[in-house]
Amino acid sequence: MKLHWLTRVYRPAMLLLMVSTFLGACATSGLPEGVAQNDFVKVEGRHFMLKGEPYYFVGTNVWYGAYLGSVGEEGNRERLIRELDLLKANGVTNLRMLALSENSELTQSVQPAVMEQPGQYNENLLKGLDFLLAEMAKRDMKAVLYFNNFWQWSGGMSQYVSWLTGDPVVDPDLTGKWNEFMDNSARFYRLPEAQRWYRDAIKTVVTRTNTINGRRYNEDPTVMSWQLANEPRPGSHIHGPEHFDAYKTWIHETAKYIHSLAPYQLVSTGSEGARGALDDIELFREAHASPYVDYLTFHMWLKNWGWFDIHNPDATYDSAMATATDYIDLHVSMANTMNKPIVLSEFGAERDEGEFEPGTTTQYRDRIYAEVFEQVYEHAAEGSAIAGTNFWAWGGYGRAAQENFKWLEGDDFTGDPPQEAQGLNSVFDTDDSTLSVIRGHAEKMHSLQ
Ligand code: IFL
Repeated sequence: MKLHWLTRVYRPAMLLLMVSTFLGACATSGLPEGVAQNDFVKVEGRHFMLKGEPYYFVGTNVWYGAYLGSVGEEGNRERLIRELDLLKANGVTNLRMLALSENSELTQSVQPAVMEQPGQYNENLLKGLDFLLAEMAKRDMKAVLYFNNFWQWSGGMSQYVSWLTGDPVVDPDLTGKWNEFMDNSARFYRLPEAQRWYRDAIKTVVTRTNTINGRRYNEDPTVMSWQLANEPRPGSHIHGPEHFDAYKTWIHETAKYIHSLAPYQLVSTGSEGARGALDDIELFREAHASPYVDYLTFHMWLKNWGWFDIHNPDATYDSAMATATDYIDLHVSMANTMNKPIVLSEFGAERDEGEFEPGTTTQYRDRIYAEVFEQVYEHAAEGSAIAGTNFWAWGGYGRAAQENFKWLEGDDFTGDPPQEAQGLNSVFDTDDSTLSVIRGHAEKMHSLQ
């Protein structure tokens, strides 16, 4: 076939232009083939977007995800696969988990730990994170990963302080001195050498190449967000005000640093909200005003904060839910004002009568879940800033091994970390009534997409 001369000249030129535009786009984004910027969860105003659509989700907390994926003795990949399948089948597609733990003498902290000592990392557990992320990617799930802990159960900030100063750890589970423990942990924000170790650990994870699927973590859309820590606070309510400026600067500088390593992924703090900011919503706002903090988080603990008593449920339920409603409204309205999305990234409840065993009833837990979910859905449906929840916690197929429900090294992991009774807040695979509440909510949230 004879082509017109114009076509002969212009067709190759057009092709060249298209190819160079495509290559140019790849070069600008710097992402590997097959990964587009749109595959990452992004923030637009007060909403998350994913592949051009608003992103709403139901999630959970599985702090031990990487432990199950480990190639060490603590690993159980077969269980991890079953857990992910069960979660997915129930509409739970966003998992909040620990990326780093610190080796510690604290009596209730998990063993082994990812960070054996500053600069030295447990490759078995990092391979666990590789496996976890690779399996989540296959199921189209998103991960929220925290780099540290204000609390003792994974070593955390107090372990950094102890490594650096040589001071003995203040063990709250032995001494009951919680205020002292918190103020000791808060020293972490001010110790430059501890910050260097922490940044080295962050860089090790964020720039790691996954040994299973070959993806660099910072180019993997499976990671929705990096969190600075689990529940970072400025300190105790007594001394917190003195640490607040250091805390706020730490948030800003760390979030900026993470963004420099991971420009396509989001950064959040892991905060409990006003409760984690000395019960002052203004301090929460101030701490989260940094442009490097992409979205807000808050947690809600009806029992821990003295609102609800499972041993006296009928007398405390209504007032607890009224307080919970106020707490939710306060944070959603702050997020609307700040024009950032917000996630209720922890809330949970005990089994009836404070039991821990799977098979016992969960009437009150189911009611609390249903009411909280409904409020979140209603806010989201009217266009407010809230995008999802991560209930605490997923216990799945894990079971307590000890008669007294304590966790000992080598036992199954459940949703409850080592400092708490195994089964306290865990949702097990056999909790059909709770799973049905979760599934129903997931359908509604996904219908907003
Ligand atoms: O296990 C606790 C965890 O430390 C947390 N928040 C509350 C959980 C339940 O008490 O992050």
